[in-house]
Amino acid sequence: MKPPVSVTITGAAGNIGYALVFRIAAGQMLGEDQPVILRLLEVPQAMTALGGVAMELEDCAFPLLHDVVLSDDPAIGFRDTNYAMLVGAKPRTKGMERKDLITENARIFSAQGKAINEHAARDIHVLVVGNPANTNTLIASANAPDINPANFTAMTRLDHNRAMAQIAAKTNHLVADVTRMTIWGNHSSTQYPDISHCLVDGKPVTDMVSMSWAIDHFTPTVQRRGAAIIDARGASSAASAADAAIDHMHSWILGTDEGDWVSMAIPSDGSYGIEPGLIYSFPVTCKDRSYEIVQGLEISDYSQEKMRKTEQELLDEREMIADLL
Ligand code: NAX
Repeated sequence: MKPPVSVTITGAAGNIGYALVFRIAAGQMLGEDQPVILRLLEVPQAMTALGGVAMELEDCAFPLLHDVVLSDDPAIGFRDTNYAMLVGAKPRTKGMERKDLITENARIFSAQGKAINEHAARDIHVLVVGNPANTNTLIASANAPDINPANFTAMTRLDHNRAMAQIAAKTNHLVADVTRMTIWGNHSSTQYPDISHCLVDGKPVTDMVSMSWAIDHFTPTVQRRGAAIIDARGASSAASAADAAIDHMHSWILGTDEGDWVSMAIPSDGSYGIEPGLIYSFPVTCKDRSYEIVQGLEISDYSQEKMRKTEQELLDEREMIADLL
């Protein structure tokens, strides 16, 4: 058995947190040979509920779960931690503008970036789930100057998985047959789900579906899936979001399949002409706990326009929180 590693989850008493912690403790994220210590961070008013989550974790008697630490203090929550999943965030409330959401959350993520810089393991791997995820990541990373910016990522894997499921359903295949899906840009309605390079059973999906279906049906379905789930369930996606967070970390740490790639929002290195430093979703392959952007993909004029639009939204968001960078 390997020595245990620490995984910090913020917002652990929330909806996604509740769908996440048990699966990590069961070994589904880092492997069934990797013991874990869960460090669950919440706000003071959620500590009682968090205590209930901890009781249930205890009652599962997971062999891989070596310890559970509960705290509302970031200095304890991030102490020596190896992995952080930043899920806790302020939700958008009625009448709130996107700008207000961004500035409210900016405060949370700048404080957490500072705490990570001060207390976490130097090679910490960070996934931001809390929205606006890409810009929150930028803020956290900017406030953690001693940690490699490449170790701060945001989640677009839920969009990626949603896109794969739509393609599988449309072509009457299994999701396992779908490879090389790409989500470009922001985790927002400007994201660009791109099927130009996607394969189904090894063959181009562009030979199986029409461009008009892709533009008029597929793209808006993926972009608006979150809203459709809220309409149907009366609550936002939780199990699928937790599943995507597990997939993201699993791919990053344990690697992607040969010949395939996944989508991760990471600091742009200028690839595909995207502004360096923006947290932008790219197709990536992962190996040895790090990722590389898939290079050399042909980009059509249509794709170029969509990639620019979502880049512009991220530039605008960055402008709004410039004082925190
Ligand atoms: P909930 O409101 O159920 O849970 C959030 C939890 O975070 C609460 O328990 C709250 O007390 C805690 N929290 C708030 N501020 C905190 C802080 N400063 N430190 C620690 N904990 C804090 O929301 P939930 O449904 O779990 O969603 C969490 C976040 O994920 C939201 O921002 C949501 O928008 C975002 N999502 C992101 C997705 C993505 O693909 N990137 C998809 C799913 C989800 O919508």
